[in-house]
Amino acid sequence: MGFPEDFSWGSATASYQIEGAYQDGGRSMSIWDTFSHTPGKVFQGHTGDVACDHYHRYAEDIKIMKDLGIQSYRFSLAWPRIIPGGTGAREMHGIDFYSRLIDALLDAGIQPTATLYHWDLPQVLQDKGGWANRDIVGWISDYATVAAEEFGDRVANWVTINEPWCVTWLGYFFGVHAPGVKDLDQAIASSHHTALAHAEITRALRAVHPEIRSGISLNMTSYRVDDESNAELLKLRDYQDANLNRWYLDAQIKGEYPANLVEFYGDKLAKVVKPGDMEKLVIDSEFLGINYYSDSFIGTPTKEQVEKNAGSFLFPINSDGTPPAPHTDMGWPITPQGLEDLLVRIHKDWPEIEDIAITENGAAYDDGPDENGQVNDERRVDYLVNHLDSVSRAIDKGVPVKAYYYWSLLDNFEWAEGYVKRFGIVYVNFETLQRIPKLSANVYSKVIATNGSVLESVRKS
Ligand code: IFM
Repeated sequence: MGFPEDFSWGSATASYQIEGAYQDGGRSMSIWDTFSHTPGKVFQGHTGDVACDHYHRYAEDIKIMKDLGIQSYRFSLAWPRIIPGGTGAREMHGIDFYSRLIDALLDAGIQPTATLYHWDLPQVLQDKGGWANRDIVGWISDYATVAAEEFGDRVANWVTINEPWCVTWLGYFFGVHAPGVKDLDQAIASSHHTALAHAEITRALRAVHPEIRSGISLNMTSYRVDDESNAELLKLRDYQDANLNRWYLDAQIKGEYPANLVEFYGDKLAKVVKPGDMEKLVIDSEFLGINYYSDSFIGTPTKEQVEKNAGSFLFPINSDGTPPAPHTDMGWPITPQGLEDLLVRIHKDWPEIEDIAITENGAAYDDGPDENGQVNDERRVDYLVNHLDSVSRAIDKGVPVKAYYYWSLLDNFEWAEGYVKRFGIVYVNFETLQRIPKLSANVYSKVIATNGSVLESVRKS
């Protein structure tokens, strides 16, 4: 019962959110540099220019992880550091940075897990259409080849793309993330290109190092509707579920997209899917990464909301149902049971998946140091403990969860929300860049040291 002996305990970050040093080592501009430097796009004009300055302080961050006993570290590679032109020449300064990071992790006994793409697309490629341009499948496969050649001898586990749903819908439809596009045609094209890219990246990695293990990280949720007897709400739930939960999994496992969306997208999808594409989508990834934060609640959208959302009921973002209190600083309800339900559902609907990693799970709370300099983030401790309980119950039900990465190691640049939403188990003072492990870091450290068995006593105390 509980966590298997070889369970892997990790923490996660992403390049643009922590590295800073945005002009160092020949790095080119990414879409997030452009977006964050554009007035009105990010909370109070925050940017990733300095972030946690991890680029210069990575040794300190590794030491913190080592002291906590963290076994695996999921970080992302910044494409604009490695190939500043997007395609073509490698930048050895950027490659050296990640080589040093990987070597230092291995020296500290921490397994590196590299995410190839966590949203910082080179701006030069956005200038050619970014994810809406089919050529991106080739661009990112070439980048994967370079990454595998440079780091594949030391990095066993790779995440191909982080949260392609966010890349697509937040970036190309709602426009609240870089590149800030609001266009349904481009979003549908990106939906297909991200799915195709996952499969082609996997093939590119394997061509260099056949032993590499890779998978995609999907943000997924358990949907709850206010009224289970309301057929319209159930239909709405099915569209949202197809769009968020099923699109990428049905593609990679069955070589198909959900029928309701295929019908709804119609010609817009048909014109971007080329002959042979559906076969190419199928890939036997070694693991699936799940990023889980909260359940989603669906209530009846008003007429205005439906009209505002491209005339469809597919994206009623304002049609919130009745979420339970309390919630985190992101406004996301705290629903640990939803993680167990989601994992059980994945195991039932896609039994082919034999290895699941929770590649992100965490909560934003703004606790800072007290008069003794300690950060007592008890709400995060509760969140962590309750979600780990949920994972453990899913494992007891036979779901093959093999790893957990807390999001995030450090307080960091939370995209359009800037620095005020703090997800870290390590506090970062953004004036001095001082790091302070929070109470949650110490609790997580004990969880790791006991392979989860301490959870029982933490919950009682
Ligand atoms: O900070 C993000 C991360 O980059 C992607 N997944 C969700 C996190 C919290 O919003």
